[in-house]
Amino acid sequence: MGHYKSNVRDLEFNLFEVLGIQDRLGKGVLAESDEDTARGVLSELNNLATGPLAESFEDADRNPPVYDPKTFSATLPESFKKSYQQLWDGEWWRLGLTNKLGGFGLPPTVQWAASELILGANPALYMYMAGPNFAMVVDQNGTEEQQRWAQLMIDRAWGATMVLTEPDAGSDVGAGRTKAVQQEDGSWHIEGVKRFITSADQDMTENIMHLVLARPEGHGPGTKGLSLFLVPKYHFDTNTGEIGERNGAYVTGVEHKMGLKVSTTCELTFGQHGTPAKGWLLGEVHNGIAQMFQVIEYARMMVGTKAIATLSTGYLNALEFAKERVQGPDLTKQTDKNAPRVTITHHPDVRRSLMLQKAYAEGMRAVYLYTASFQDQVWTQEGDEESIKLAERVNDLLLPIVKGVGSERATEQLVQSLQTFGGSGFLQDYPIEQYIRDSKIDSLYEGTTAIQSMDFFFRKIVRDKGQALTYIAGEISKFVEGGASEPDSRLKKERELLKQALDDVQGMLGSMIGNLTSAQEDVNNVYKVGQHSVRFLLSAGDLIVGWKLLQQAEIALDKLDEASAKDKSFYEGKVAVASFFAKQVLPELTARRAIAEAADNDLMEVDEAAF
Ligand code: ST9
Ligand code: FAD
Repeated sequence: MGHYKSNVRDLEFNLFEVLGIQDRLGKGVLAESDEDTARGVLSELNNLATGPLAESFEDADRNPPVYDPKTFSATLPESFKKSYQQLWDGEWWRLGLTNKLGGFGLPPTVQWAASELILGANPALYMYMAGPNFAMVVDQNGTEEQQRWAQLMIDRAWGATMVLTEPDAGSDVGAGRTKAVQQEDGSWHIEGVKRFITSADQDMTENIMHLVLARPEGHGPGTKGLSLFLVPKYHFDTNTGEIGERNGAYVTGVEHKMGLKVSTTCELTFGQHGTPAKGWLLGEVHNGIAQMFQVIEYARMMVGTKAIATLSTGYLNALEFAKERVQGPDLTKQTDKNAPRVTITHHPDVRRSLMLQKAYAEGMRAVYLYTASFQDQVWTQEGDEESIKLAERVNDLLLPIVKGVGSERATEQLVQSLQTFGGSGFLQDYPIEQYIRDSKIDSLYEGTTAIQSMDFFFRKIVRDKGQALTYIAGEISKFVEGGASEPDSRLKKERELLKQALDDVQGMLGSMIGNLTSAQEDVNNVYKVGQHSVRFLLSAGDLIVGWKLLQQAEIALDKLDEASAKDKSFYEGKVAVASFFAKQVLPELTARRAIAEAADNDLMEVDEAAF
């Protein structure tokens, strides 16, 4: 058996029993697909993911890519290339594409559920497959000529990269110094050094299209002064895609990393080695940061899903181990030296830890698929203009939760998965240590958690005038009130706890908005917002996880009576995990609210030397 333990049952539960996506299929742009198609995709991809894709996961970690400075090139391990070829040959890259570009005609919910399987089995494979998806952004924003290039990117299976970061411009993308100089033929020469660029070189595709942010000469400072350029590794015949001369974009180093080693992370230089790096302005308009955010939004969703996929397989590996590992007596018999030894699943603390892992793995899966359900509406353009606009806003609001909370909780809970293994977890005999190393990056790239939290508060709530948030709070309130008609319902106590959690998160938000407003009189008050923004993001995440788990529990309770033996356990698990999370996690929000409400600026006044 390979390392990857998928959870197709839970994916299907979300898609068909919770979100009811089958009602959306068979119409409009989804005319060609139905429930069977969607289930078939998950089943076929699951076979591939748990088999050939997972197969190179470990080998590619132990035998990472090799960089050759003489040729400025990176070579990937053979085992990994074999997995990639199988993924590519299965045409799974079509999943995320529109019908126009040859997509399968499946909605984002199914696309992301399917993506979880690849991301859990071997995430770097997914990242190397960025070409077609990035081509879609080129197609949506490009000139007619560039739309042809987009088709070539897909037809000829090219790789693609997103190129923002520089040594002095990480979170602060607007500090970028790479410049662009216009040429008489309408093209641009790009000059500068970018770093940490994922997939910037590999030996699996004949060409790589770099999507590069650079500042045209004379343009203003900050992100708004940046434009997006298409810079191919090799020039190409624009009709046939036939590869020509080398362009002047060279990889000058591959980083040695803690994890995700098979994903090349490169220093990428433009016009620094004797050959100019020629680029073409995307769509012939200077709108770089907005265009790049179309890629970033996709990549943030991908990173969150990757983290959650890894947590899920970490939990399921830990669970399997715990069911077999015998150690110590039952706590009720601890003084009886002859008491039988039990599997560790009998110990209350192991149960607590496993249930918390399950809560975040399944709760965050519910959150990313719920988020994708708003993308579905945008994808199908179902409904009136106002409801589509709202779907866009809600998706935007939830993205920092998927990415920021997903990655933070995955990191934290994977450490618990390792703990379940005892000392064995520290060994490379089990996959957890690699999961921890490979997924730590998820809270760093695509905007660190601090950046996600500021995006969440300042842009997705304050700038949105709370519209998307009001919608979500309304949905949670409806759920809470839904229990009023059944005063004896099994989830009564849990609903009350959810109501309190909603009050607490709203209280935190109220105090942060108060501090922001009072910053008009004393600008230092904005520090009080900054001190608590990550706490607020994580709390909003817990609230939504708690709500989604309870919603699932309610559906499970309805189905329990008629369920088969296997499904019975599945549904009972849904009720148990929701109840556990409501009782053992949600009450923590009251303390976090009190901390946020008592915000002061003492921390900001501490002299740096005193740290
Ligand atoms: C990176 C890559 O880290 C990591 C891995 C890559 C892997 C690639 C592979 C992808 C997978 C593909 C696979 C496909 C396979 C498919 C197979 C299917 C099975 N939303 O607030 P302002 C825009 S890359 C939307 O003033 P500052 C907006 O245009 C590096 N837009 O910002 C705005 O203008 P306006 C990642 C947003 O203070 C403008 O920006 N690096 C948003 O100037 C200015 O906004 C980072 O992520 C948004 N949320 O700059 C950087 N926010 O306001 C992190 C901003 O007029 N830093 N815009 O609308 C930040 O995000 C900063 O907050 C900042 C600040 C740079 C935006
Ligand atoms: P910094 O921005 O210097 O941040 C350092 C610390 O300060 C962080 O904890 C951060 O949260 C905090 N901080 C910074 N600014 C603020 C603020 N204003 N408020 C509060 N806290 C703040 N980039 C690309 O362009 N393309 C890629 O393909 C790509 N792939 C990557 C792959 C890997 C493996 C890695 C490690 C990075 C990759 N990156 C890529 C770069 C990545 O997006 C950046 O590392 C990330 O945005 C953070 O920037 P930084 O490393 O410079 O950290």
